[in-house]
Amino acid sequence: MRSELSHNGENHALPINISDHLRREQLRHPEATGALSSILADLSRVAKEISYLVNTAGINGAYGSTGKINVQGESVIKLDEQANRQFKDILSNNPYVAGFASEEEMTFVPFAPDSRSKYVLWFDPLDGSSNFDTNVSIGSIFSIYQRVSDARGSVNESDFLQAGRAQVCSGYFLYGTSTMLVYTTGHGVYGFTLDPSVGEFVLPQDYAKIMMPESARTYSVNEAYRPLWSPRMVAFIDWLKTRNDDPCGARYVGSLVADFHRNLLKGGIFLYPQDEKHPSGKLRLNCELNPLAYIVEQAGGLATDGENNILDIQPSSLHQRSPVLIGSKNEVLSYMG
Ligand code: P6P
Repeated sequence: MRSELSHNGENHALPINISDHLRREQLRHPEATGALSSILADLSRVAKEISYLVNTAGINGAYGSTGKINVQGESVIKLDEQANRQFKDILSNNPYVAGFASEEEMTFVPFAPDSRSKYVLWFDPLDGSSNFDTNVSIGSIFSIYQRVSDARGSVNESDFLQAGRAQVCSGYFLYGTSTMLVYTTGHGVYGFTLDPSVGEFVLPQDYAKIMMPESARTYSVNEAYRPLWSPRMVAFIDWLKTRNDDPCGARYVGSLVADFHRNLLKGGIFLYPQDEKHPSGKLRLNCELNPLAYIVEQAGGLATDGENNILDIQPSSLHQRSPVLIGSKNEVLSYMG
């Protein structure tokens, strides 16, 4: 890593930028072809654009709804569409990407067949966007898989219904007090921060190989649904609040990436259980839970639907939902019993 000489001659290592980091990671893994680095570099380009749109929305009148309802049955705001289009436009020009699926698309989107296109992506282009016009942090979430269909043709649905355990990379961008990229390729979790003065994602030393505290300090759940929960979930949340050793405080932003990121750094557990109103929970297995479950496991945490590890669930439909408890290992294991 390059270093700069400070005024008193001490060496201060400059934070490495994402291009140098990916180059170094590629050198560490001789089998790497550079394809993942290329895709991550393109995803970072999209995030810079979305970060700009998020941070200037109030000035440019980008708030507001399109009046459309997406496949999830949710109102689509202008920025949902812009973010989805940004991902589509940039990734369709990446030779290593054979197609993608998105929370905002009814079905998967194949790109023109190319012998180099070995990967497919899932993403939630803008999660938490209902909070966007009140200046609450929101995020983009992504997963990268190797395609499993015949490489000589277009992708098919099987490429987008792989268990989360098959991911080769996952991450999220958090558009908050700063714009961050947190990702893993199975060799630890890295947290980059966008330096707006140079337009580069850089890696501060203490965000390399992030490890989640094994015990939760806070729990994140929408307690308005308590009357709808199972007795097991009611008892568990009450235990978290009243246990003798280190009872949890409550933190719930209502924006998944913001809640997840705080828990990743400070220790915590996020829950969106099934209930009478959400029989399969609310959050989407493929574009939200699998990418975060891969990160949490790489950081020493766990993710479950209450019975199974999220990463071991075999998806049966593109937009299926799943109940989720995700975060510090000790509390997730306590729920599992
Ligand atoms: P509720 C945002 O709409 C979202 O998809 C997640 O970002 C967030 O964690 C969850 O829904 C909040 O849902 O039902 O508590 O408003």
